[in-house]
Amino acid sequence: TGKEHWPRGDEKVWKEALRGVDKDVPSVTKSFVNHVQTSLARQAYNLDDLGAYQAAALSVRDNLIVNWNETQLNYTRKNPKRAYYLSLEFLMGRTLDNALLNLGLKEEYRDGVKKLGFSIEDILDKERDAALGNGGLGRLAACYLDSGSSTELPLWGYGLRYKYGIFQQLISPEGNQLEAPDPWLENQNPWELPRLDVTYEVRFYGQSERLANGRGIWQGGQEVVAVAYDVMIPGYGTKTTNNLRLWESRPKRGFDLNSFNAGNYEGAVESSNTADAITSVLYPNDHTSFGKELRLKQQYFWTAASLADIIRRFKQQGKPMNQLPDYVAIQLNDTHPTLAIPELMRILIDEEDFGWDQAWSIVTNVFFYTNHTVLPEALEKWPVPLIEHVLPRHLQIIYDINLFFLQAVERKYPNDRERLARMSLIEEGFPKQVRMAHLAAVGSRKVNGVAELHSDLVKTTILKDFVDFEGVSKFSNVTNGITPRRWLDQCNPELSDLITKTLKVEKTVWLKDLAKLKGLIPFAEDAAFRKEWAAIKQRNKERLAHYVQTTLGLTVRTDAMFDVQIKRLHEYKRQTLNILGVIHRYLTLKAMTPEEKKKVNPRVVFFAGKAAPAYYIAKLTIRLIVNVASKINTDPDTKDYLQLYFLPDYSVSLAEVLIPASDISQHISTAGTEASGTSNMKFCLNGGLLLGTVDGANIEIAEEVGESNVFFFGHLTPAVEDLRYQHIYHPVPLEEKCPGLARVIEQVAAGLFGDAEIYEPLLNTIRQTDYYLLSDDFDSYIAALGMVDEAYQDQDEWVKKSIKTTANMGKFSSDRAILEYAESFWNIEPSPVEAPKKAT
Ligand code: NBG
Repeated sequence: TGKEHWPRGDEKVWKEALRGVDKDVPSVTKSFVNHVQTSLARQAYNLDDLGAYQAAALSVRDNLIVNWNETQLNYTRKNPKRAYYLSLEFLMGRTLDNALLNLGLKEEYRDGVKKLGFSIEDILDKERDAALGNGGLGRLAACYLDSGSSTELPLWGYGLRYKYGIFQQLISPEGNQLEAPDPWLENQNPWELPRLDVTYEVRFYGQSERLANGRGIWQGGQEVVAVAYDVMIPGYGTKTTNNLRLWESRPKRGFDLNSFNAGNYEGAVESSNTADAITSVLYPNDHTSFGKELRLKQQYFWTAASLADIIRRFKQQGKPMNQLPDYVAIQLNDTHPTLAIPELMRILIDEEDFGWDQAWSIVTNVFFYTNHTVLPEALEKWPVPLIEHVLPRHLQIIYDINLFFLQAVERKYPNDRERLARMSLIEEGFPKQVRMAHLAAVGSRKVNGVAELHSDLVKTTILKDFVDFEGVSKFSNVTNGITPRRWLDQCNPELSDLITKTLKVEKTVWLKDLAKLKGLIPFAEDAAFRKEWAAIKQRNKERLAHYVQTTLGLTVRTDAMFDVQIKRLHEYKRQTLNILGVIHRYLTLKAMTPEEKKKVNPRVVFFAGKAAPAYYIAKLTIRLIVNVASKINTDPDTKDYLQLYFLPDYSVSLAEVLIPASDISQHISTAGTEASGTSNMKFCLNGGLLLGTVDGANIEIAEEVGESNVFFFGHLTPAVEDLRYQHIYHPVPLEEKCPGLARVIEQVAAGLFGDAEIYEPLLNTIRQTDYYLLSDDFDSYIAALGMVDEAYQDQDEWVKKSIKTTANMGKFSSDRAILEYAESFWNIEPSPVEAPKKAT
């Protein structure tokens, strides 16, 4: 707190001259009109909704910038320990609505733009999603940033500014997924501030020479420049506005003629070796790991720039480098940023003159690693020759880390060669590979999973040897969370209002203390309240039906149960089980007499989700869903009882429409495979009931809301391994083992939905090894669906379940989760900018 952080002149004069938009309608319209006419240089008479969105965004942004500046100055002056969340993905979705909510300006803008002839809903709808992520992992990062600011923690995010986010999904008439680029930056992005003065040079390739004293010299190769773009992250009802810093790559000198060819998507960027290509595109992979040079370059580019920036900020405080762990905690979101570990070693040893042991002790007190999956195909491994080529100095460091580590293991377990081979950071083979999860675990202070079951599996399977060696206290759990601001108040405003009215607590209070929802429990017994609750669900269904009508031209009946499964397409998530269950229902309906059918409650089944472009089986599943839909939606025998929709191009914004409309949602992964899931939390928070396996966070949701309010089915995790063994060594014909499923598969194979032979590879995954246990869980799945039908018949009881579910979801706020990280891992504290400003 020396003089250096004070303005030249009178601070008061500076402060008074600076303002965002005042909290009244005239200020809002004034600021809006100003931006229309000056920033956008447009005339009032030809302003369309897109222009109005841009003006509103710029106007709201003024507030964010003011708060952002004050927040950063507050940190600079108070110098608290800070945490950094390194994530290759931030699935932010839209910003304007959230910024309005967090700033408490929503009503003022609604009225203001109305006076100028616009509707706030139409304006909000003009914003494109920022889709810089694949799925749950990226959305979790976005929820954590919201919660970090809302709880006033000094927490920054670091990521990449991809020019193209996750691809847009198109569905061809045959039901094939087609991918188109997502040029989300096309219409300018008002939510980012280019920091053209914040740049770092990042090296690739070249030669690394080792000196006798253990230091290394890395020279030559290619140098690329990282440029910072800052995204402001406002807290709810606080001034704290943290920063998400995204890096863009640029060539070090001159103009790069090999410009990226957007039309040729992945192929174009993979072959391209230019500097700009590094941040061109988000890899559209989910739960796969593959050794692509460009992906490795992305990871190093981002970790190197982020670390350089963190260290520069730390050094500005004038503290010696050995105090780094007292001021800096870095969370590694999955293994994607693991190169930060050898990179910090390189900086400390080669540039800062530390000896190995001291450097290692700094490193292992700075980093924290979150694991997000135990699926073997998703655990990152990089070929040694590739790392050697791209990052020669880092390979030397990784080898040294491994040497010292294995020496320590050897001391504890002498002559246990198998153990050494299992634990080594290097996997033997052709080529040898670096096991990034091992490197992350060895180089971090704490390791955690994302739900209780998953964290136990991490400790007993993939990192078991490390628990034995280092002790269990290093390994723990932080169950994921979601931000109730976006995932209740924004996406379901009517429900939020009803809750506020009922709890008689300001929404600014319960949205930050979600346990307050428990106050709804007694109202489950109140018939008038139930009626209001059910009416809101009904209107949310109509909103979804309207969306389907306007985007797809299809008419959805809204007097049915809405049954939703939305997530990335993956065999372990078992969308195939769901679609085969739909076919089973269809065949059952076909066999019914008209009398029997009258007792059936109509059901509308929704799917949405993207498949990785190269994931053939997942794409076949989409094709099957689409073709089953065209058959059954037009079958006069069944269409009044069963409808099916595949909604293309799933996104955060589409989730915001689907989730509040669901009566039941499906989370039906093979036990032990879904680390947590986060959409399960979103559905339940919005009063949708859960149909699921005993997996991931489903288990903790059931613990909170009561097992009688969820529908569980399927085998449990401990049974899985043995069942898989049986499939291979004691196979039983499907007709014998599960006749119901066999009948369904037969119909698909016989061409009931067209394309008979096309589905063979998909059907074979079940007929053959059935790795994801569809044949083991099918019968109990169908039984659970029947229980859902039965429960739905009693609407009073159903609505009671719905209310009790919402009421007991407090634990799953991401505020709780981020505070767990802050307290038990990072050791950071809230650092408020000033007395919290009230939001409404
Ligand atoms: C995903 C898990 C989900 C989990 C999210 C967020 C990866 C590698 N993992 O179950 O599959 O909810 O991470 O933790 O994307």
